[in-house]
Order: sequence, then C-alpha cells, then structure tokens
Amino acid sequence: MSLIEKLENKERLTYEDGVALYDLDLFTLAHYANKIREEKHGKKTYFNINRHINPTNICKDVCQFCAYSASRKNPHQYTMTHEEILETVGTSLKNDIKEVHIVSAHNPNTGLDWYMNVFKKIKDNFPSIHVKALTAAEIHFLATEYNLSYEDIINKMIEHGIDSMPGGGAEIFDEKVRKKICGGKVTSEQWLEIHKLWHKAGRQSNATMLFGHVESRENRIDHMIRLRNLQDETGGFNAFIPLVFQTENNYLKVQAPVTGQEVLKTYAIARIMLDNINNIKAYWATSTVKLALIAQEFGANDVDGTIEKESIQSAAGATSARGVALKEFVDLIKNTGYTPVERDSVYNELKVW
Ligand code: V47
Repeated sequence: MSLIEKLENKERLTYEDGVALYDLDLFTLAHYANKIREEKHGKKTYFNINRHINPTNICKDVCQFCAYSASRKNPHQYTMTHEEILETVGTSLKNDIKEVHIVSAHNPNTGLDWYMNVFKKIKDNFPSIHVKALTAAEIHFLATEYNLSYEDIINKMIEHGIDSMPGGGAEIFDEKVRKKICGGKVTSEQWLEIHKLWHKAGRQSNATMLFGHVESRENRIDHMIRLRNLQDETGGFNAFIPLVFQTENNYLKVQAPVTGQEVLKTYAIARIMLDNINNIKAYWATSTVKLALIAQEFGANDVDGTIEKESIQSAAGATSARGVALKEFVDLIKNTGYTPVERDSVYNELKVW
C-alpha cells in the first residue's frame, strides 16, 4: 500500500512511513494533518491562563542547548525563596491564572525540602490552582541526589500536591544525539520510565521534543514512535509539544536555524504519527506566535498559554520573556478563524472565548 493510501485509510504509520512523510510537500501534509485535527477538535484551539515560574537556574547538569542555567554564558545565578514563589503565584492569581508551571534547574545546594515543600505551600494558600511541576529530568536528579527511587519521589510529589507533570527533559531520545547534547542527565529510557510510573499512579503528563539542532528527521520520528509506544501502554500523555530550538547563548553549534517549513512539517507529521495523543501543542514561545497560529492549519490544536514570564527559551533568544496578554491571545486566535477555548491543565473545557 502506498503512503498516500495509508494516509487515506488512516492506517497507523511505521517508522519508515514517518521518515517518508518528510518528503511530501507541505500542502499534502497540511491536508492530512488538518483532517485529523478537524475530526478531533473541529475549529477549537485550546489555551490556558497560566504562569511559568523557574525558581532556580543553578544546575548540576550541562546541556549544550541550554541558555537558561547559570554558566559561563549566563553568570547570573539565582534561587528564589518560597516566600518569593508564593508572592509570584499570589500576584498572578489577579490575572485569573488557573495553572502554575514550575520547572527548575538541577540545583544540588537547596536540599530536597526546598524542591518539595513549596508545592504544598502553594496548595495550602491557593487551593484552586493546578500545580504542573517537576520534569522527568528533575525527578531523576532528585532521586539520584538524595538516594531515593523514582517511586519515592513520585509519592512525595503526590503528597505535596503536584497535579500533573510537564513534558520537559525529553529533548531527543536517540542515544547518540542525546549524548552529544545533554549527556549525563536523565536517559531516554529513564525519562520514559518516570512518565510510565507517573501514569501508573493515575496521573497525566505532557511530552516534548527539542528539534532543529543537530538531530536528523529520522531521530524525530524515532522519538515520536517511542512516545506512541508508551502511550499505547498507559494513555497518560495529554499533549505532544515539539519545541523549536532557539540558537542564542548556548554551546550547541548549529549551522542554520530550522526553517518555518520544517517546523510546520514537523507539527503536521506529529499530528499524523501520534494517533493516540489527543493534543498537539504549538508552544508559541519557541515557534513564535505567528507560526503557532499558522500551525493551527498543520495539525496543532493548542497554543499553550499566557505564561506571563518565560525564562528558558527567552534566554536563548525567543521573544517570550513577558508572555502574552490574554485579550491579545484570544483576538489573534479569533482573527485566524479558529475558536479560542480556554482549557484547564488536563484539557477540560472552561470557557469558549
Ligand atoms: O526540556 C532548553 C527546552 C524545555 C532550549 O509540558 C529549549 O506543557 C528551545 O518542557 N531552545 C523546558 N528549547 C520547557 C518545557 C515546556 C514548555 C512549555 C510547556 C510544557 C508543557 C513544557 O525547554 C527543556 C528543553 O527541551 N529548552 N533550551 C533552547 N535553546
């Protein structure tokens, strides 16, 4: 059966099929990805009102792509106190946020309680807020640093009020590329194992893929298939988030930034390959708002949220440092002919704007 016949028949695609998708033209990919998007979500585009907080940038690991962690390229170290974090959440509540997304570097100086207790404090002070926190990379770091099992850390996360896990730290699963870009931190197998344990505990998470650096198209398809396999087993992933590599202030030498065409192809291919993950998120902080809006026609049905403050991608050159105003966000989605639907962190619909 030809690839186009498989697409017409909505067959599950193999690794080889996935690689071959990249040879199709953009319009053909858009056609099939959009068909799936429309069947699943119609014209709805999801977003949430959220606040990103990155409490420390001191990191034991050295990822070549990272401009956020304190290093020779970014000598400004910081670690927030719990009081500062709580004050930030309190201030953001005035903007009607429903979620805090808390991701830190791997700081060996704070102690485990600094990482964990703040979640409980947030829940005690602001019980309505959904806490999305700790990537699998942080969980691996904490387990290793404090001689605990992944299960121990996951139990603590649940005890301390974490509701869901963000998708960070996945980068690229291919072991050779991973060694080059972030050798030493959580391995691909460990990343998948941690999400599996989290799902088995009845919780949900997201999955990312960092692309547009030294990886190949084949590596991206391999990454998607490893996620698809785990999703078959657990069903715990809400969204897949392809993160476009930002090129500034880091140690990865990339010949040329990835093109808009390649980004759109990757969103569309993700929509086609990941038949068991409901949502494809075009995270505007890495794609730019304009491309995220176009991505709505290439399979993406989510554009993340207002975020208010963004430190990881903006350190590497993205223009996301100050988030985006709610009204502007909603108007932009409307102007493209889509329906902005505010969602909660696990994709329950809250309001059609
Ligand atoms: O894992 C680091 C990435 C991620 C760069 O789950 C970079 O809803 C681009 O995971 N260029 C953290 N990306 C952010 C993340 C995330 C973001 C939004 C929503 C969700 C979610 C998760 O940031 C890291 C890493 O892959 N990153 N440096 C860079 N130079």
